[in-house]
Amino acid sequence: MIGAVRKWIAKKTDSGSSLLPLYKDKPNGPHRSNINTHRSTLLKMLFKGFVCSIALYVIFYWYTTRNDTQFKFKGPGEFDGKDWSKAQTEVKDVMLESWHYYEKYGWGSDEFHPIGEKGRTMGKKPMGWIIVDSIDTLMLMDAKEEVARARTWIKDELDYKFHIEVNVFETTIRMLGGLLAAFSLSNDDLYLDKAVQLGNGLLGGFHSPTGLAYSSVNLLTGEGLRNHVDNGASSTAEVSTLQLEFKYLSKLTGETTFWEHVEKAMAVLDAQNPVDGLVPVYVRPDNGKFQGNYIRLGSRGDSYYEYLLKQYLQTNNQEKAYWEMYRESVAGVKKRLVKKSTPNGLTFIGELPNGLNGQFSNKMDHLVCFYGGLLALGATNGMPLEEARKSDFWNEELEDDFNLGQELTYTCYKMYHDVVPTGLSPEIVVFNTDGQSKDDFYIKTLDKHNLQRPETVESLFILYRLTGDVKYRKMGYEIFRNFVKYTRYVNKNGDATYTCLLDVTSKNGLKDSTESFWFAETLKYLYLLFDDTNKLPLDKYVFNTEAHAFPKFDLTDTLKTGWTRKKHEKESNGSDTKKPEVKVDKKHPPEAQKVNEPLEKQVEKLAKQYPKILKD
Ligand code: DMJ
Repeated sequence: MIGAVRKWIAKKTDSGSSLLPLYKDKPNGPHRSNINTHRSTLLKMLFKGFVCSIALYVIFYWYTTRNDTQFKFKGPGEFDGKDWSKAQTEVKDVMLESWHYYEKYGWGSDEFHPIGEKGRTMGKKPMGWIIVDSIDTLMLMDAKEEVARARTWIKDELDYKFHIEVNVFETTIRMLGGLLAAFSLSNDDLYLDKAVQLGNGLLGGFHSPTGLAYSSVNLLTGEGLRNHVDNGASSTAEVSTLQLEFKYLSKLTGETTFWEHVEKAMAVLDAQNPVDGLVPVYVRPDNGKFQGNYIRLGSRGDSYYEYLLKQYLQTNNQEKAYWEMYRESVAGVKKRLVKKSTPNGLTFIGELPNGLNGQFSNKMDHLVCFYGGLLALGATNGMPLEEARKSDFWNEELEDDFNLGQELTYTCYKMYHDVVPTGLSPEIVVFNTDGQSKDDFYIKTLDKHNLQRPETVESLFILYRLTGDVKYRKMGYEIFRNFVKYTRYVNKNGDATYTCLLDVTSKNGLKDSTESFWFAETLKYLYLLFDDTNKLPLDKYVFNTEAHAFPKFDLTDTLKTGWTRKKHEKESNGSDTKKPEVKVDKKHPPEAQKVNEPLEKQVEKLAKQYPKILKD
């Protein structure tokens, strides 16, 4: 009898005929495998069945007597500026409108083109790029039906064991991050099981001689693949923005291998002894050396700085190495990259295209706008500002970080507010510092697009949480309204959605693409900005770079920092410092070793392998 009940319960689980796998020490998960638990589960299920049939009857009654069941977003403007829960509802309405459109015209696709009303998958089968990246936002918004449909899709369609080459970083932050956050919010093993499958598939990407991740990996064969361009180098941000996800996966499963794979990168990068904590934006997985000397907090550099702080926060401030590295980088940013524009003295972060001794560039990507929130978060450790100011750890440096974070975020807001006619930020601006121009920044023709990116509203959310100052909500609401006004698209059937813009300086510049981070990040941060209930508190959760929130946890005997910082001389004049050797694994797959060949040889080989890309 017991056997029969066990079989019956097993059948009801998502993995088919057997019980879900038990992970070695799954401290945060529900405990299974006890038959008594199964008996009470059975009773609970019968009771639930009874409740469900009553609920179904009520729904049926409501459905047949309703006047209008069609979802209609009435547009913003209903919000009276007093009750912020109304602004929050508007964000949810936009999410649902956008989501329903995707469900209708692109369901299951990885890329979505709302104007063409079609989607595309990245490989022969879908990766869940949009669904997995968005499901935790839907959960947070309590969109039950949408979550149920997304869950069914994940259960029935999603499988990461197939022949596909994926970018290690993007797949980690969006897919692994999305699944882990969905698990954290729901405690539903389906998401953790998929995360484990994906995590295992991605591990091959780390099998380089240094342990730094290659740009891509084949999920089926586990073969790591060098970047097809940039001489095979990976972006520095890519190799250093995998740690939160894999470490949390280790925490949930008790499998230390995920942790060990990702933390190697931190030791390798630190061994290069970055001057003033600033790193060039390319690094070579084959020898661990930086490639070129372009330094910026925008594309390819950004989340290196973000994960220094967030790794420290994730493990409840127990890994001091990351705090030290973060502090060094903040000092470097202040010293080398922060400037004021003219005429209005907006604080901005520029770039060093030719390294520390080269000329300063006044260019700033919208991507850099995450940094204001990061500085504020790092200063208070996720506590409200006033509380932090009273704490023992508070000092002038942290006060200065917080102020800089506020100033930068104001600049980012101005990158929206000052743009006519849309009030939406372009992808990149260039600040004026010569005192000649009447505007603080200008936009180059190729940089006029807007991808509905999250970084500014992310910083506004953090600053609101930490200060309680309503001005941050007001700025966010203005940006939200402009998104609604200028990125909304209604098709011939009267269905509406939101899409990217080709040109923020024009009223008619829609671009036929909706990015998954519109759902995963931009709308989530806006929703949280208007939230009065402190959902996902900043002292208990850490958000990955794609806005997927993971609970913080303590180190254990097995999950701990597996490396120590080498004592290295700090030189701040930009001259070459003596760099410690990076450990290169000689036993490594012969394919990976070949990179020590002269550059011309590598280029020649790549030209044969990828003639089109190199020609272009
Ligand atoms: C996201 O995928 C992540 O935030 C990443 O770190 C940077 N860019 C996009 C959003 O702009």
